[in-house]
Amino acid sequence: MKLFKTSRGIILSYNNRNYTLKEDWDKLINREHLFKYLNNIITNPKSVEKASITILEEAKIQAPIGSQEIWAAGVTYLRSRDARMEESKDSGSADFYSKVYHAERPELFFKATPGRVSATNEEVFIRRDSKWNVPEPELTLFINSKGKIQGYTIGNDMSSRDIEGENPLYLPQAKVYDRCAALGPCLFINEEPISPETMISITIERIDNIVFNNTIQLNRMKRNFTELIDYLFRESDFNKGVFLMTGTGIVPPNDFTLHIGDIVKISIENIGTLINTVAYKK
Ligand code: DO4
Ligand code: MG
Repeated sequence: MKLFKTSRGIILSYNNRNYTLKEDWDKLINREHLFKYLNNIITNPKSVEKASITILEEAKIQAPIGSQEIWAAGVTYLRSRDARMEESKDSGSADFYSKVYHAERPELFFKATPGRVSATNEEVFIRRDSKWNVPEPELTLFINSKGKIQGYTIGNDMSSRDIEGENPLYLPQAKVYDRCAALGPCLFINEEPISPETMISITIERIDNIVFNNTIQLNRMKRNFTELIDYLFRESDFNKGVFLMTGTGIVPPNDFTLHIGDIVKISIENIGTLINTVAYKK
């Protein structure tokens, strides 16, 4: 089932049936046994309002986030390690990426506050002081305050490769700025954990041409969710839960950079498609 945060309220969608939930987003997504709670609503919908089938086309879909922080894991796929080693070779820091790929402690970094995040169909920004920008398509976990995965969404971890490549200490500038991330279109809530066979794919369109596309399976990720969550929750509480982008397995070739007006489409099986247009900050 899918939970959408929209201009018309929270919509629970399942099998072409939609329900409007009059709840507080943060409280709802952080409640324990969320799947069971929502499943109860679907099987016994008397307590909630039925919404029209077209409500999701009529409403403006917002990013499925309230007041949570967004964190990100890095170098969790071989492709990310290799791309980072290439972009940083002149700075002499390529070894760091190889080391973190093999280390017990994963790379985890602070990615964004909710105010810096775009929803589907909104713009994501690239920095004016960067010449080499890419989107990173990442399965994103929603983890509740008790450390349990409650849902999944699609994340775009926008990155400035030249800034990070010049010096790894510039990582926060390469990664964190206005509209540096997109999340959506919904939170996918399932009884079972997401399948390792799940496909993650990306298409980048430029004036009606596809200039890049690629696909990767989730099972190519080197880390497992448990270890990422274990490190993330060490010495930190997340009272409203937290979003965790799990790293990218797709990086375009070195001669590729995003242009203004590019349309980035990221799809993950069972969740949907996150669509954003690339722009500069106004
Ligand atoms: O090491 C820097 C960031 C890595 C990252 O964002 C990724 O692998 O997805
Ligand atoms: Mg990333």
